[in-house]
Amino acid sequence: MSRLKWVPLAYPGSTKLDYTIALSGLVHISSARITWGYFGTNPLYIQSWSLMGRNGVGQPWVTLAQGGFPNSNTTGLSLDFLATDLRVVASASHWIGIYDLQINVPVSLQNLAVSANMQEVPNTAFGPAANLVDGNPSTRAYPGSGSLDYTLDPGQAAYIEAVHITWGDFGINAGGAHVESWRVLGLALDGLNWEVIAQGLFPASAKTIVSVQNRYRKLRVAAESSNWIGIGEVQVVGNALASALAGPLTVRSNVPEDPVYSLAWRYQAANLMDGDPSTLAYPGAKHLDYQVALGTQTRLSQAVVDWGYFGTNPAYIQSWSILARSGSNQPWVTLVQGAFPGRAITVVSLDYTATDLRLVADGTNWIGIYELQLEGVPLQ
Ligand SMILES: [Ca+2]
Ligand SMILES: [Ca+2]
Repeated sequence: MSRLKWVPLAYPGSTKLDYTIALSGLVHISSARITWGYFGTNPLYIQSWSLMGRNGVGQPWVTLAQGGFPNSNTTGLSLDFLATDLRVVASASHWIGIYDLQINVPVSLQNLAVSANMQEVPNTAFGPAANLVDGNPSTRAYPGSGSLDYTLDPGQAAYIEAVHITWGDFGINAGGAHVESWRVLGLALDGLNWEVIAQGLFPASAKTIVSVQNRYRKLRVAAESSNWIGIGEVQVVGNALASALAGPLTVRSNVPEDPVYSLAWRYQAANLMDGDPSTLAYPGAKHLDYQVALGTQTRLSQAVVDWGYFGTNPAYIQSWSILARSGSNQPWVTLVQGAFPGRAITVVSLDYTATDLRLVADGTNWIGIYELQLEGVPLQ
């Protein structure tokens, strides 16, 4: 799960606020939640706001999200940005403040089981497989071989954001024992097929970061050399995926589904949550609005949205949000919102008790969603 960073913000005594927050180095921000308190629910206060980020002092500020009157206590944002600093700007017709800004940072998966897929020399001078994930880059998995191959098992399906491999000297020592080729593989969720996620030759770097952005059941890191080599540490960044909420969940489209381009092509609303990431929910419109009846009050903890190419090709989804309500007579509350996803799968953490949920998106062309997985606990 994500680590929360709490950055308390003060009340500046002004109709404008402009705060800059220095992060601890370059941090990948996957989501943020701004707590406005009553400044966000009373229209006397916040009229407009924006959240910006930059990836170094002297670099330009990039607008990550913006909006008008929030009409909510909190605004949740799905982001994908490497930042050293964040900045929140807002303006109002009265004095305003912000209660809190939380950011979620993808963190290392814990409790990874690691095993060697080759013979390890039983000698204390060598480093066992466990050294790969002991959190210490100076302790090596060093099998006494020029060929190494380790499996890392999170124990369940996981969304893998990235794999960080610390080679140490074996990544930079071109004149001595060094990695001559390497591969990272992922075991697909079917448990049968290993896919090559990335591969390379001599890293020429003490560390290699492999961007993954996909779901896998297990990972494997392998390397070859004509000399004995090892790996100091492998860090897997991502989110463990709990099992999806069990049904019966009913999904309906609040946008009329086109009789030809949606229904006749079997792109009906039920495909949104049929558990199959190959079946598409596609209303035949630039706007989609799918509503899920959870059947009972449910404490929602996470959503996994499978956009497919609608999330990676900028010709499609431009903005999206997840809304929820805690009863049919209760107002819809925006839990999280985002711009162009820039990725095929978005994972967002939620913290809300709801009876119904909506996934809304807008595009410049007709758009669809392959799958929505919700995680949470029914309360009744
Ligand atoms: Ca280690
Ligand atoms: Ca589906």
